[in-house]
This record gives sequence, structure tokens and C-alpha cells, in this order.
Amino acid sequence: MAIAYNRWPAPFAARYREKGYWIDLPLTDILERQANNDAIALIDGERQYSYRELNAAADRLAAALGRRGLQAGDTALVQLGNVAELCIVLFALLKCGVAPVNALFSHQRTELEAYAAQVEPRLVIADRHHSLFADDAFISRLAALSPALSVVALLHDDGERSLAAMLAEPIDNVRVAPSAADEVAFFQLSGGSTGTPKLIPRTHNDYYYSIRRSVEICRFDDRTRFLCAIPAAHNYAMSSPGWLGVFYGAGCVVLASDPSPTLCFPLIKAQQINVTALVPPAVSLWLQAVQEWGTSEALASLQLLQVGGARLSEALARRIPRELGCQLQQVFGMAEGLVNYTRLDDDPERIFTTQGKPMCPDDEVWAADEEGNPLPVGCEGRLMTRGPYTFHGYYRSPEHNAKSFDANGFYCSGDLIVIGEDGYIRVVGREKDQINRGGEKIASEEVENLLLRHEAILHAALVSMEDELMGEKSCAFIVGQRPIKAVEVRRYLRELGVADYKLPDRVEIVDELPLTPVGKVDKKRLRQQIAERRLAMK
Ligand code: AMP
Ligand code: DBH
Repeated sequence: MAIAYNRWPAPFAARYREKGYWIDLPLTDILERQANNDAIALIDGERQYSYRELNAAADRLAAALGRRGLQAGDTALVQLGNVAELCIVLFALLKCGVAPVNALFSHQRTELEAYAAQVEPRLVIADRHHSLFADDAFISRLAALSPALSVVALLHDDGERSLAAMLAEPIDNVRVAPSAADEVAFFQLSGGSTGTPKLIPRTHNDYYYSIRRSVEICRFDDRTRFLCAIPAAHNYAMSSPGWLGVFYGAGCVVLASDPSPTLCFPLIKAQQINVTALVPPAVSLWLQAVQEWGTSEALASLQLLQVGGARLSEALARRIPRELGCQLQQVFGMAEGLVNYTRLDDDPERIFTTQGKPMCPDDEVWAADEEGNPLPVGCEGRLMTRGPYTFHGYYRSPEHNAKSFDANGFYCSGDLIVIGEDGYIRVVGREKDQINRGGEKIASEEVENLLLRHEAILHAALVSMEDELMGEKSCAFIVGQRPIKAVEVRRYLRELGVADYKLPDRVEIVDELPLTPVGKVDKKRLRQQIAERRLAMK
């Protein structure tokens, strides 16, 4: 059975097909159109795969899963880092119509349980090297949350659950097939603003368009050598144009486990990388490294640096071509759909000062006032959008969807933007209750709910505080029944099992939380308070 999701209204679907955005091909086409290409597609350390080998590996794994009864309409929970198997597994799942949630490697118990509870996976693919999967206790826990769970395959396992063994099984006569192009291909993760992390159903049709159009704008082709040093499971790394875009263009993807200069600079030189994608804090580290090492010689092959995920300051932007010796492209995207790019031939001023413009002529984007009415060009307002690759609802979340979309199906991202005469967008703030910690999004409510489970915590509020490197960090204001130390709070959250980036960077113990006239916690006041306190301490 197909996975239920909020479809595009029929007249829109018809228009997107007519205009050639939706081509009714499954995402497996990205790899299968290169099935006889012997060029290197993927490099992971000492291992490398040609397109032919990558496709064959995905075929074998798809057959192995088919043999175990997995089929179109099933779901999977996948957690792999930046390794070749992440790409092979995704294509294998697409080939047999199984829709995965690709959790980040930094995710822990809380996040994975929330995803499992929502999609009730029949399949789990993970890594024994992740602490959660070092033994089988957590797998039993997942099985309790998803009664349908029947297959577990693990990287770095040499027993019954070995992913490597499955990848080596012969195909025999197993037949598998992808889901239809207007069905769910996989779920993307929302940065979120609510207590439980929300999932975004993405279809073959909408996602394939976003990849093809990104490839066109970023001019990826068979000469592209892309370093993927941000989490490969993230929407940015997958589709803007990301590693799927590189595959579409028949280029080469080189994986790195993190964006540190010590790892990446030698890799760029050795692999003659010409394009990569970063978040702003990594850009700062790269600039610092070039200064310290006194040369950007290691980056000589790099032509294009994409920066997105969080706001890039104009000052940092201007330093990129000068000090790193490559062109900058700003990318303002979201796992929900809409992606904006500065164009390669844009005037440098535009590239330094805006977050780009929508990639599709049929992306409808406008700024709304507090009542949801359109504002004139140049006014600051909430980003509203709909288009051929922007979703129409979070998975199984009717109440949240009612608040996230207007009556005409426009999605409100919670970003505050200014749209210029030329259609270029500047991101000037945010209205959603979220912290953007250098591109990693933290839903305040999720962390607050976890904090409130502590026996001695009465009230908790998580707010952002400015940070030179990360852009924003998090500060938890806590009202306790007794004095609580910051280390205790962090240890408690770690024991509950939550991704490290969600741990409060700072904890403030207070007697009470300030309230707004309507009785909600006054987070604006709290942000001011922490800013003043830190200023006074300098
Ligand atoms: P997510 O929901 O995790 O996919 O994150 C998407 C959000 O990241 C957007 O709604 C923005 O708030 C933020 N974001 C992404 N790229 C940029 C950018 N280039 N500048 C500012 N904010 C960004
Ligand atoms: O932050 C994001 O989610 C993001 C940033 C740049 C994204 O999803 C994308 C490009 O596709």
C-alpha cells in the first residue's frame, strides 16, 4: 500500500507536469541512466565505486531486501554517517520502493525513537560503530515501537545482521520495483519547532525536479568533483545539488566525515575537488586555517564554495573569494522544499548580500504580515511559499499542518525575509521557536520537554544567544526546586539520549521566567537578559 501524504492539488500537479518539472520517473533513474558508465562515481577513503559498480551494489541489496519480503509502501529507519553505504542503501531502498527516514549520525535515542514511532519501520539499517547499536538493546526497543520491524542490517557487524553480507548476496530471481513517481520516495527531517521532530514526505517527482534544476543552476557535469563534508543524510547535502546532483551529472563525489580543514584541505588537493558545500561556521574555520597556514594553495582546484543552512554574514561572505580563492554561492534551502540560490553569473554584490532567489520560475514566494496578508516588495515579513517541490504537509501531523499552511496551501517557513525588486531574498530573522546553531536546528520545545522530565526542574525555556563562530548557541533558563548545576543538566539530557548539538551551551538558573501579557514565557526578554549578562561579563 502506498504511503499516505498530502498531495498537491490536481490542477497544480497537471501544471507541473505540463511544464516539464514532473517527469514521472523514479529517483532510481539518477543512477540507472549511468548504469554502464565506468567513471568513478564515489570515493570513500580507500574505497571507490564506478557508476556501474554502485548501481550493481544497490541492485544486490535491493534483491536481498526483496527476498526478505520488503516491498513498495514499506518504510525504513536508516542511520549511517558519510560512508559509501549511505548512498548504496538509499538507492537500494528506492529500487524496492521502501521509503526511509535518514537520521543524522549525531542523532541519539530520543530522535530515533520519535522517527520509529512515526513511520513504524519494517527495516532498520544502522552502524555497530554508533553507540546506540553497539549491542542489541536499542534494537529491541525499536522493535517494541514498530511491530512491523522484521529486518535489521548493520554496518560493521559480522554476524547474522551484517549489511556487508547482504550486499554480497547474489540477485537470483528476486524482482523488485520502485514506488510510483508521485508517491513518497523518502522522508526528510524538519529542523522543527515542536515537541516531536516532524517528518517531510518527499516524492520522486518533486525531489527529482529539485535535483535536476539545482544541477542546471550550479552547472554540475561530468567534470564536477564534489567534496561532501557536511552530513550526507541532510537535505542540503543530498539535493542542493549535493551528491544526488553530482550523480545526475555523472561527476564524482568524495566523502569526508567532517568539514575540518585538517581533513578537507589535503583531500581537496589529492582529489582535485572543484566544488563543495559548507555551513557558515565551517567557512570561519577554513578562513582561519588559511590565515594560520599562510596559504590557500591546498585549495587551488576549488572553484565554487556553496554556503547555506544558516545566515552567512556579509563580512564573512566578502572574504571568501579574496582569501579562499574561489567563487561563493549562497544557498537558502529547507528540507520542506523551497531552495534559493545566488546564480553563478550574478553580480558579486548580490552574491555577498543576498541569500539568492528561488530556483524555479513557478516557486511562489511572498512575505506576509502578522495577519497573513501580502506585504509590498522590500518589507520584512514571514516567508510564504508553494511550488513544484515544496511539500503540502508533515507526515501524520494534521494539527501542526493546520498552523503551518494558509488556506491557499502556502507553507509558512517561520523565516523573516525581505524580497527585493529583483526577486532576491534576504533572511533577516526568524519567527519559529527554533535555534539555528551553525546550520543545526534545535526545536526549543523539544529540549524544554526533555528538561521538564527532570524531577527538580519546574520550568524551562531554551533561547538563542549570539555566538561569533556558530551564529547562535543555546541557553536554557531553568526554574528548579533546588539548585541545579549546568553540568547536571547537560548530563541528564545526555543520559536521556539526545543529539549533542541540542545540549544547552549555557544554563541559567532563575527564580522565575518572565511572562508576556498573555501569559506565555517572554523569550524576547530572556534573549535580552542573556545578551546583557554576557556583555557585563566581558
Ligand atoms: P530545515 O528545516 O532543517 O530544513 O532548515 C531550514 C531552515 O534553515 C530555513 O527555514 C532557514 O531558517 C535556515 N536556513 C537555511 N539556509 C539558510 C541561509 N542560507 N540563510 C539563513 N537561513 C538559512
Ligand atoms: O538548512 C537547510 O535545510 C538547507 C540549506 C541549504 C537545505 O535543506 C538545502 C539547502 O536544501
